[in-house]
Amino acid sequence: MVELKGKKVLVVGLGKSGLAAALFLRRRGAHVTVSDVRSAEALAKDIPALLEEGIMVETGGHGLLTFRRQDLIVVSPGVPLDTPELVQVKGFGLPVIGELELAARFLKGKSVAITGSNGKTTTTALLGEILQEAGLPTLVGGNIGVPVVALIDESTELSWSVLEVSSFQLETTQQFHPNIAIILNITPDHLDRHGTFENYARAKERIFAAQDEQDQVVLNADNVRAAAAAARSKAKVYWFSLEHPVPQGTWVENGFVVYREAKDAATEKVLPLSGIPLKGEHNVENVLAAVCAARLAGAPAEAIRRAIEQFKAVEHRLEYVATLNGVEYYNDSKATNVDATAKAIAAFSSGIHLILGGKDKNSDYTQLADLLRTRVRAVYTIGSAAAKIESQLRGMVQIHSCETLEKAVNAAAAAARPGEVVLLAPACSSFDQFESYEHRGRVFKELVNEWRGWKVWQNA
Ligand code: UMA
Repeated sequence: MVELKGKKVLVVGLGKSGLAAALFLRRRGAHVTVSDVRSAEALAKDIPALLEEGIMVETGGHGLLTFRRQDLIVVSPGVPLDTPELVQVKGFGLPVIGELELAARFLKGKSVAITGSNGKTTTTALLGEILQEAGLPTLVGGNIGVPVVALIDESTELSWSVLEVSSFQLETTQQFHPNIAIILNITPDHLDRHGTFENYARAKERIFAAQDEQDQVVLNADNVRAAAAAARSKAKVYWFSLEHPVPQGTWVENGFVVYREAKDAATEKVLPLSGIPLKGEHNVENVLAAVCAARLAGAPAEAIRRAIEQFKAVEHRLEYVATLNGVEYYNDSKATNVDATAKAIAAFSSGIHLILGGKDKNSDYTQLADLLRTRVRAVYTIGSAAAKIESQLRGMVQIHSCETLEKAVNAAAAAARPGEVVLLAPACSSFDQFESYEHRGRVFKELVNEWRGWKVWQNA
C-alpha cells in the first residue's frame, strides 16, 4: 500500500520508530493514531508535537477498539507480535507491518541490509563510511538508532542506504528487498521474545525473503547457522571466512584481507590486518563482511582501505575508556548476549575482571565456562540476572555479588593489578537498572572517570 492519503493508520509504540513513523504517515495524508502503554506523563515530551500535527494519542495502554478502527497498523520493533490486541486484529485480517516495512515501500535507490546477533552496528557504521569514502551518496539507519522512515526524504534513485536490521524489525517485513543482504552470525539472543533459537534464526533469514537472482547475500562461512541460510536464499551467495578461502567473497590470506569476485577471478589484496584499528577477531569478521558488500556495491579497494584505517570503534562496542594505574578499562555495554560477551573476553588473553548481569533473556551462561577458566580472574555480578549467573557459574571462576554497576566497578578496580583489564560485557539487556545499553555504558564510563579522580586524590 503506497497510497496513504485518507487511510486510517495506528502506530503502536511511541519510541524512536513510532514517533518517526507517525509523523511520516501524517505528512503523507494519513489519519494517524498512536497507542503506547506508557503514561501521558512519561510521554509528555512528544505528545504536544503530535497533537499539533493532528495525530491522536492513546496512552496508558492499548485499547482494542483503537486497534479495530484502522486500515493499517504499524508496530514498533519492541512491541511483541503476540500482544493480545495485535493477535485479535490480525485475526480480522487487518494488515500489521513494522516501521522498516513501511519505510521500505518508499525508500528510493539501492540498499544493503545487515543483520546478525552481534557486530551489526559496527559493520553498518563501517560500511556507511566506506561507501561515503568511495563517493557514493550514502544514508545510514535502522536499528543503529535512526529509524529508516527518517531516511526517505533524503533518498534518491542514486543513493545507497546502509541499514542495520534486527530480528524484531524483520518479523514484520513483506516487501523489504535489500540489493545486498548480510548475515554476520546467528547465535542465541532474544529467546524471551522469539521462544526458540530456530524461530529467531528464521526471523533473521527474512532479510533475504524478497530477494531474487539479481541480488546478493553475504554469509559467514564460519558460523554454522548463518551458513545454513544459503540453502534457502534465491540471491547469489558470497561468503566471508576467518578460517579458509571461499569460492567468492572475502577471507584472510598471509596477513591480508582479500576479495575474489568469482571462483575463477583474480584474488585482490584489500588491506593488511595491521590496518584494522579495532580490537578482537570478531571485528576482523565485521571488516570481512563490510569489505565484501562494499566491493559488490562498487567501492574500489583503495577507498575501502582508507575508510577502514580511519574508522573509530563505535561507542559501547569494546570501547577503550582509560588506563588507570596500569589497568585498562573497556566498555562493551552492547554485549547484551552470551556470544557477544564471549567475543569480548576472547579479545584479551588473560587477567580480565568481568562485569556480568542485567536483565536475563533466557540465556545459558555456562557457554562462557572455558573462557572464564582460562582468561577471567573474577566475575562481578549486577542486576536481576545475578542469582542465575552465580548459580550457573559457581566453581568455574571467582564471583563477587555486587548488585549495582557502581559497586562492581569499585570492586573490580580495587582488585585489578597493572596489566589486567576491567571489562563491562554483561551478556544481558540493561532494562532492569538502566534505560538502555547506551545509558549503562555511559554510567560505566562516568564511574571509571570518578575512580580516576579518586586515584589522583589518593596519590596526591
Ligand atoms: N510499547 C508499547 N507496547 C508494548 C511494548 C512497548 O506501547 O507492548 C512502547 C514503549 O512504552 C515505548 C515504545 O513502545 O514507548 C518503545 O518502542 P521500541 O521498543 O520499538 O523502541 P524504539 O525507541 O522505537 O527503538 C527501536 C529499536 N528498539 C528495539 O528494537 C527494542 C531500537 O533498537 C532502534 O535503534 C530504533 O527503533 C530505531 O530503529 C535498539 C535495540 O535495543 C537499539 N534493538 C535490539 C538489539 O539491538 O538487540 C533489537
